Amino acid sequence: PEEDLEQHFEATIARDQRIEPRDWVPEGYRKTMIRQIAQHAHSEIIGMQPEGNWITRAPSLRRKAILLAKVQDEAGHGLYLYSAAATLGADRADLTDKLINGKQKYSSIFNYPTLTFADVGVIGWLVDGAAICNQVPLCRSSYGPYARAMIRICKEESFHQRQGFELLMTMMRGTEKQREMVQEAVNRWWWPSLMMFGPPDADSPNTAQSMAWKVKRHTNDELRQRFVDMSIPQAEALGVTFPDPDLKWNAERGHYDFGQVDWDEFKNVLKGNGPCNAQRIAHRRRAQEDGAWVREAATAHAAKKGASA
Ligand code: FAQ
Repeated sequence: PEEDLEQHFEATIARDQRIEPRDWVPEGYRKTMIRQIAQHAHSEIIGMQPEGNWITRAPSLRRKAILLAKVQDEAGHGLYLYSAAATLGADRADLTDKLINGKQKYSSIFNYPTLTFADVGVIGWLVDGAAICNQVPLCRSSYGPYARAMIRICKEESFHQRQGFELLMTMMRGTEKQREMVQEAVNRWWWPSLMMFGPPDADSPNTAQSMAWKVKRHTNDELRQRFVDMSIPQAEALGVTFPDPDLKWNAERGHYDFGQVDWDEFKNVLKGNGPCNAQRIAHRRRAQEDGAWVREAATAHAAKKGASA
């Protein structure tokens, strides 16, 4: 009976064990996991675009090879995550339809443009840095296939983050013009990076339930604070500043205080009105349409092989 199943589910969570695909889960848990995993997968796939923009214009063969490998890793993360969603009964083609029809979200951060090559470094440093900060605790998320996917993804994200930092270090050792490029890119990406952690706890409808289910291990504000605290010494090592006059050490709290995030801008980007939303979705839609014949041919081939076997 459903009560026994529900009890078993709750007990598994309480013992800090993993929920596996064979296990019964409440409908709300299934919906939450599909929502979060799909949003995460979409972010990886859409997240290929801002940096992909620089592959053909990378300043050296070495930088091009590195960037190409990073963008390929992101495709891999997306596929890995769509597979995790499939274990919950979600169909990948259906998830892609929902993405290109605006019915499912992807991270706000990928709706900002990459204007200079310094943006490639800053995405690695700050965007991958924020992603790691958010995703390391998800390695202990209660849903097994998601938690295991996160372990590998976090390893690759850490490498991406170092890649970005090293790129910026190199530029900072360069000319005055290069240093200006780095600072200008940091100025544009700092606030959107803080928005990646989601709305403030008081305005986060999903946090309480997701914490109770141990899907999330920390709240949005906790992780945002952790990211601010870890980024400041890195900025000092690099020789850049963040565009926030309220940023200062608070000895009493043992954390850095920081200014107000522009939550109107965040909401506006989520509504589809960020600088690149339309472009990102149009590009993804075009790729989906251009690839239709490959999927059809593969399906026909598989059916033919199946019939002759
Ligand atoms: N953008 O109640 P909450 C990467 C939505 S990293 C867009 O707090 P929740 C790596 C949220 O979905 C980026 N939407 O929700 C990479 C909800 O809407 P819904 C991907 C956002 O789930 C680097 C509503 O607002 N990482 O891709 C955002 O408890 C470089 C209310 O929010 C992940 O997805 C946002 N920033 O907490 C790739 C990590 N924030 O669905 C390429 C996994 C919130 O009810 C290049 N996800 N929303 O309609 C999570 O940890 C959580 O889902 C949060 C949101 C923390 C993002």
